[in-house]
Amino acid sequence: MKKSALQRVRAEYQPKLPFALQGPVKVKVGEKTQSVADQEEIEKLFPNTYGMPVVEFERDENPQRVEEPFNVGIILSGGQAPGGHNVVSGIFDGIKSLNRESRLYGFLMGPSGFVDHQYMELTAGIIKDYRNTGGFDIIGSGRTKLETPEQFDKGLKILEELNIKALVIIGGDDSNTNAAVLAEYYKAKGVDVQVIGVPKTIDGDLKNKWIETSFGFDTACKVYSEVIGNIQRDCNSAKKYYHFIKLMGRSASHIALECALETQPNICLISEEILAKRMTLDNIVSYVAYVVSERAKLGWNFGTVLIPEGLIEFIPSVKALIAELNDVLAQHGEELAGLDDDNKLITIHSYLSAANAELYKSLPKQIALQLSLDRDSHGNVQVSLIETEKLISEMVEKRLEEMKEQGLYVGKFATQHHFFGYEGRCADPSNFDADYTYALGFNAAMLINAGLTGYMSSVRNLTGHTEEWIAGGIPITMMMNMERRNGKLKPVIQKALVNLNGRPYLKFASQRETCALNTLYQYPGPIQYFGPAEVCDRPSMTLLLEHEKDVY
Ligand code: FBP
Repeated sequence: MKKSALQRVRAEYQPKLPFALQGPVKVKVGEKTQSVADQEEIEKLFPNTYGMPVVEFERDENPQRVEEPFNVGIILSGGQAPGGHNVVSGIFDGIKSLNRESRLYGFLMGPSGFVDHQYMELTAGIIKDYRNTGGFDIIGSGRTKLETPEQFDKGLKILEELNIKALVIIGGDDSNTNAAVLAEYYKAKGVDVQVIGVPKTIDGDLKNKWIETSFGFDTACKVYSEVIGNIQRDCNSAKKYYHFIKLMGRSASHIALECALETQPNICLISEEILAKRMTLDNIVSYVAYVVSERAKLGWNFGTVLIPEGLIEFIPSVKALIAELNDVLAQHGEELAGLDDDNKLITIHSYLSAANAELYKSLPKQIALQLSLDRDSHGNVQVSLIETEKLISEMVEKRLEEMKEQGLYVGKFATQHHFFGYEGRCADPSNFDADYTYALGFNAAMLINAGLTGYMSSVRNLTGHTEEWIAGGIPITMMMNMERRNGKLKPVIQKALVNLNGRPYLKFASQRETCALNTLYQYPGPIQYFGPAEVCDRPSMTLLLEHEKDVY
């Protein structure tokens, strides 16, 4: 593999480990736990893995044991997130530090590789080329849902064949929920295979008291913030465009919020706020048009608007429309598949209830069609395919024309559209993510050696110095509650949406008006891998604010 100059030098970076993981460890066992909600139901569903204690690792100054070698399998599940390769390197170095004879196997292209027995052994020579790099290409990733006993049994065959003691699932909330179900299944069956989860997703919505952030969020937000900053410089130089920028994050608005804190755009919509205030599409359009018209009075016909990818699902009226569309698509999928775009729209319209039909008709044609695309394997609308940035800007343009006719707006409104998502998911991890992911992987190896199953690798105190990070494990059932999914109540890890009483949101809200009616852009610049720690090692503003730290 040919390497760039940065890749060559970056390969030498040795991620920093918490003090506790820098030598042999012993386990400090905490109190028994319970799930965040619906305790009775979750306990019933997880009789063998419910209530286990939180564990923490401490340095063992007098290690007595000689560790036996053991084999580990890993699965990269779901969307890519910067740092995945360092989780793999961390697990590899962790198991080798315990016994040189231990081996690591990677299942190819996500959970399907586990079910279909597609795998490769990951050796030192292979891993060397992937240290500190972005991407999941070392073994690939996939979105197959691992949830049926047939899949678990098929997977078990290959685990037994390769003498694998533990399976590590690196994924988001759904994948880690499945890791808990798998751990319970093997335990109930009396099978001696452990399952450990690692918290991954750029969306930042797999977090709680014990999992302070999911890996990849930091790097992805830094990449997006760099380009938003560049756009803002351009915008403030040419002074002729409104840039509508959609940012990834399937459901929660953490990415948009973090980027807004980093770059201070004129507008950033926060889906959770829109839901809480029960705002309509019309309310949102009115707000954006108001800011544009006020800026025009100051002579500024330019600006930036950040839009979270998941926005439309949080607008109550659109949410109701999507729910009905899901049913229509499920019931009439075959009929609709054979129709051209115009007839598809007419047919769907005829199946909708009056209120939803009216909203559906008011949407720009392209958006209505995008809302009617096939759902993903989890039954979700594929929000990354819906051009919400165009929806909002087109509707604002219309509104401004009406305002112009009424003499309420004098200005020019020229637009540019952007969607930042895939640009950041495979970036080389920032120092924070490089260290965090390596520690999560190394820590997972220690959890396996401690004989634990149904745990998520947890590294905490992340706004402190790396040496002071706390390493341990959290029972996955502890993070669960019951939620309705595809019409059925299911045990799932509670998703973390933006907390409207939390410091990151409150900080943003406190400066929103000033940023809207002034031009106070910030330019974070590219991720720095070498240089002063305050530039290179700084975690996300979200994390700093959540931990009562100063950010500016
Ligand atoms: P995960 O939840 O699997 O980490 O993926 C998150 C995400 O990046 C979302 O932000 C986005 O909506 C989605 O993946 C896109 O999925 P795909 O890669 O399948 O297009």
